[in-house]
Amino acid sequence: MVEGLIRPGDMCLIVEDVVTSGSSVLETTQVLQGEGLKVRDAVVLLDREQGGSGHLAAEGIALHPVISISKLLSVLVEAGHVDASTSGSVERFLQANPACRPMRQAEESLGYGERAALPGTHPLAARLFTLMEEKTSNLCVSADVSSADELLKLADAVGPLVCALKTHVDVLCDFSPAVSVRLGELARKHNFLIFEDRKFADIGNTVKHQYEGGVYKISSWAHIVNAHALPGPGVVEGLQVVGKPLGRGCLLIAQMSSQGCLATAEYTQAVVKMAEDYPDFVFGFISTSKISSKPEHVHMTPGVQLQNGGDGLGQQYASPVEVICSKGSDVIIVGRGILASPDRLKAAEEYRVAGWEAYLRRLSAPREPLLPPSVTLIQESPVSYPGEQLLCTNE
Ligand code: 5BU
Repeated sequence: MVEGLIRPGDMCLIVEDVVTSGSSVLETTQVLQGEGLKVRDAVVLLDREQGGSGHLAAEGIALHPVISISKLLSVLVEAGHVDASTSGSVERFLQANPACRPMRQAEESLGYGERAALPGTHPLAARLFTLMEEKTSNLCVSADVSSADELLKLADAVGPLVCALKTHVDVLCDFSPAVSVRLGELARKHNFLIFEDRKFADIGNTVKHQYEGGVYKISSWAHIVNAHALPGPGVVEGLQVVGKPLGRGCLLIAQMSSQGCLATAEYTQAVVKMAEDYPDFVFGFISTSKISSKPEHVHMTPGVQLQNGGDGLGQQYASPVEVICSKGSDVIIVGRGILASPDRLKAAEEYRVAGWEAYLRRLSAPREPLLPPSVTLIQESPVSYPGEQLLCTNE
């Protein structure tokens, strides 16, 4: 893969034209490290500011861009070559589309069952991964219905096909404690987890009470809840006080499926860091793609339908193949794709099969490129530092 004289132990500077996710630089780094070379810095002409610098920093590589996309845009706008509205739409696109964190090949090829057995996997994540393998399902049905009777009938019908059932308990017009007891019985009968999509987003003390008390007493029946990281670590700490002793788990919302979502690449990375700080309670993310390189983390993605498009109120849909294969997520969350169908059971089975086949496809054919383009070491330049080499790559 590497042309040129290799002196193990030498420091190698990577030179790249454009960085988006940083995957090309990382793949090249792995090849160079395999040859005994050290990599600490990469010079790039253009940083597209979609998370590459953060991803590289996480792997110990400092990115030195000649220019960033936002600076480039402002220069072009000032010079009258690009108008302000084009510049604005480019900026919005970049913010809404943080690049996936590049995955090492070994991470992509681990199955759910193997991830269940990893020593760092949270017990609830292990239970979820295990039942996914047993039931051959990475489908979570979003049970967005308004009556308790309809919720329980739906849970009983689709229960055998799902790994989790997601609820919005505050949408029910007739909730009573008996409903949560019955839902728990159905979860045991059909071996699925209950995920209350409560999206906690307040100070620690308040979320603690919202989770444990009130009418719904969510902590007493929901195996999984989710929370926005926006308030800072206190939100997790407040929930953890209640949920950890009960063996519950939490997903942090790192990205949303809705159009114009304000989560930037930096925000998403900060959410990943927060999850890493609370491994006893946070076991994964709600995200539109795989954002953590830890195979112990579960990624669950809403906004899934077999047909692409939206709902006219900001929801954006991706297909099971896009979500599981291309974006590397683990669980598809499907609401109206199933609920709006005249035959909900048949639709749920279609989504189960689509999600599982996408997973099998991901396992058998990891994403390209597996190897970086061949690289050439540029050595012995007139102004060189002892032991330093330059490397050019093509992303
Ligand atoms: P749909 O009918 O498949 O569009 O329902 C999606 C569900 O997932 C619905 O309950 C939303 O509240 C939930 N959701 C979402 O759509 N997007 C998000 O980013 C998050 C939750 Br977080």
